[in-house]
Formats: sequence, structure tokens, C-alpha cells
Amino acid sequence: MHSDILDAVKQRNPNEPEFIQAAEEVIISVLPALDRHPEFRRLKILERMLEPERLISFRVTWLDDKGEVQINRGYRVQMNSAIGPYKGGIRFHPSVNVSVLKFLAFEQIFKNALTGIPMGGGKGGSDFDPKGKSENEIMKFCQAFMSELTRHIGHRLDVPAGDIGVGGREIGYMFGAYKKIKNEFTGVFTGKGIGWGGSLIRTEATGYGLIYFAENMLHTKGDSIKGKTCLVSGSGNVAQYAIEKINKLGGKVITASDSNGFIIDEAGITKDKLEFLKDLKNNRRGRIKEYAEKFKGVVYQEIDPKADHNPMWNIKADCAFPCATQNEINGKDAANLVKNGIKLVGEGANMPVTIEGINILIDNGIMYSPGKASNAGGVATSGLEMTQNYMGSNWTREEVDNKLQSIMKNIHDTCLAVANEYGKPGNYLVGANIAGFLKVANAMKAQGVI
Ligand code: NDP
Ligand code: 2IT
Repeated sequence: MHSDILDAVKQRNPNEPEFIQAAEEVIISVLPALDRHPEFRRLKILERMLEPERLISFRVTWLDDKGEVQINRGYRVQMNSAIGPYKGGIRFHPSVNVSVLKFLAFEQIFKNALTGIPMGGGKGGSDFDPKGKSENEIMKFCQAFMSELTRHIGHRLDVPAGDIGVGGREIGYMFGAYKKIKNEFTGVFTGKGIGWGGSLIRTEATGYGLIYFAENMLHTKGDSIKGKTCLVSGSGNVAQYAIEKINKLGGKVITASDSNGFIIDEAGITKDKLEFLKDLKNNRRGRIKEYAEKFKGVVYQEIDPKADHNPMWNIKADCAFPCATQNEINGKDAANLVKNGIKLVGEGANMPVTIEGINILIDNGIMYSPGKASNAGGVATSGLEMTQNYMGSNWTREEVDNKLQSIMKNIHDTCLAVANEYGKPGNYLVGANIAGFLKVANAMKAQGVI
């Protein structure tokens, strides 16, 4: 489908393929909403959403354990603050650049709007690679990163959290650095530790929320996760808690992966094996290959990043949950999933399926949920952490989990209702994009041309 708005995005951001991809996916699906609301077109609401309100890029200089000077790039993309303070994770990965962070910050606008909690969209990070760094180097880097980021964030302004390469450890170091510089204790980060402002269930929330969402999707067909064989990619925060919840609901997970390769465990990644995986990845920071060395009957296969498909997506299963990174399922992978009879693909990662892949899934009637809907449980629980910080009190595990379940159900039902309203029943992508867009668009319209 042709769009003058998309043409302009391509022309203005020629070297930003990830951002263009995320923009294209949204633009094409919200065109019918623009037709129904000519005022949004006249006010150039979508065009404004596609331009960051502010994009900060800075030098991060630090000394490694050998005393050598290291230089990284740090960023914060403050994409949209129409409905609340900027909110979104921080990613530390060598692939981080302006295009990747703009795509993530753009998606975050719609995701945060869908949660029903007042949060704008933002994302940040660095091309710093935490792999192979000592504890001391991680802390030094986080402190150097915060020596600049501190001046741009605040608990009513912009509240970062974790993402790839940033978990509880890094948030602790960054929060500590912020507190020391500002001399104040506020909820400026989410994903904080329990006992110093963190919320119960935040660690689990993205993975749990993903599976709650999938359970809602399956319920519309009178089905459930129980007895389902599932493929999960990644072995980090999102993957670990997706696996945990699938097990809890009576499903079986037969794969997990990292950037080097994947394991196939036909017997299932059961509770004990998942504990091993968590320890391997969170404490020992080892490779997934060790899982295959530890347990009998497990196959390990390396991933060739240059291959035209990923053999992990060519394994027979009922449900697939990509939870590693962007563009991990391309057209060929999607075709393999369809060929093997997949019923549902739920995005845990952000933009893990290419546009070609999404079209193949939808055209073949596969239940497909976009990350901005199905992985919103993480940021939603961040929103609950912010609320608890503002109130100065804490909810129990059960209270937070119940709120998370009802938020995921609301997002699910909203996506379906809006998809129906726009003549695309069952299309969660159209539902999520239009519902998120309308909420932010109305706020931008009310606040004038700024
Ligand atoms: P983690 O850093 O905890 O885990 C990332 C996992 O993905 C690791 O297993 C990692 O392998 C793998 N991975 C990372 N980059 C690549 C790559 N280029 N190719 C193959 N594998 C890769 O991150 P999270 O689990 O937090 O994040 C995973 C995804 O979920 C991301 O897309 C993130 O944006 C998204 N997300 C995260 C949320 C959160 O609350 N944390 C919320 C919503 C979405 P290795 O160990 O080799 O690096
Ligand atoms: O992509 C995401 O939604 C996240 N990484 C979580 C963001 C947050 O602020 O909790």
C-alpha cells in the first residue's frame, strides 16, 4: 500500500532501516483511522509522532580493568510525551544505534498507550557490550553513562528501565549513580530491587504477560496453553519467565537460544532445568551450549547468522514465542512455521518478525500478536512500580500479578474490539496500532501544535 507519510519517513531517515520498518508497519495499519479522522491528517499527528521530541546522543568515557580508556556512545530517544512522562528501557548491545533506538522508542509510544497507564514513549542505550566485562567494568560503565544521562531524566520527566543487556544489576548501578549526583531518592528507574523501591513481579512481568496474552488469544478459540508444545527463543529475562509461565499453565517448551545457538529439549525445559538455565544466564553469564552438555537427550545447534533461515523455527510445535531480538523470524521462517502447523505466534521481543513474516502468518490465518501488545506486561508493571513509588507503599505479589493479568486481558480485548471496528476481525496488529494511535492522537490534538 502506498503512503505519502511513509515516503517522507524513508526520505528523511535514509540510513535507519529498523526505524523505517517499525514506521511502515504502523503507518500502513493506521491509514484507515486517518481516513475516519481527517483532523488527525490535517494536524499531521502521525507525522509528528514519527519525529522524536528530543534525541540525545553523548560520549561515554571510562577506564577498563587494564587502565585503558574506552569510548562508547550513549543515547536517549524521548519520542513522545503526550500522555505521560517518557518511559522505556535502556539497551546495552553492540548493535545499538540511532535507528534501533528510534524503532524501539516509536513502538513504545503505542505499547505504553495500550497499557492504560499514563506513560509516554522513550528508549535509550549504548553500543557498550556487557559480554566478557568484569563486575568492576560494568559498574564503571554504568556510572560513566549516568554521569551524562542523569541531567536528562527524572521521575516526572523520563523513567528508564531494563532491556537487552540491562537487568537488575545494571539498574542498581545506574540508580545508585543517579541518586548520588542528584542527592535525592525517587522512582527515576523501574526494575529496581525489592527493598529499595522495586515492585514485586516486575522481573517476571514481560514473560508472564506474554503468556497471559497468548492464553487470552487461545481462549477465543476455546483452547488454552495446556498441552501445547512451544518454541521459545532467547534465554534472557523475557524468555525465562515465558518458559516459567508456560510450564505453570501445563504447556511444554522444547527450545531456547542465545546469540550463538539453540537447544532442542524434546522432554521439555522443566522446572529444575529452568533453574539451571536461570543460574547459567543470570549468575554465571554462560552460553546456552552448556545446557545441552548438562542434560541428556538435548541437542545443541549453532546459528549461522548469514543463513537465509533459522532452523529453530523449522521444528514442529503449536505455539512460537520469539523472545530474543528484532527480525529473528523472516519470511522463510514464517513459512516454515506455517508448514509445520503452528497455531499461534506471540511476540515477546520487540519487532522479532519481519513485515514479510507477519504477512505470511496473517495471510495463513495464524493467531499473531505484535510485541507492542503482547510484551506490554513489562512496561505495564513498570507503571505499577511508578504508582507504588508515588504512593510510597508496596503492593503484594498477588496484587501486582492480578493487576498484570487484568491489564493483559484489557489490551487483548481492546485489540480485538478495534480490529473488528475497522473490519479486520482477529487482526491483533491492526487493533493494537489503531488503539494505541487513537489514544495518543487525541491527546496531541488537545494539546495543540507543539
Ligand atoms: P536479555 O538481555 O535478558 O536477553 C536477551 C536474549 O536474547 C539473550 O538470550 C541473548 O543472547 C539473545 N539475543 C540478544 N541479541 C541477540 C541477537 N542479536 N541475536 C540472537 N540472540 C540475541 O533481554 P530481554 O530478555 O530483556 O529482552 C529480550 C527482548 O524482549 C528484546 O527485544 C527486548 O526489547 C524485549 N522486551 C524486553 C522487556 C523487558 O522487560 N526486559 C519488555 C518488553 C520487551 P546472548 O546471551 O547471547 O546475548
Ligand atoms: O520494551 C520494553 O517495553 C521494555 N524494555 C520495558 C520498558 C519499561 O520501561 O519497563
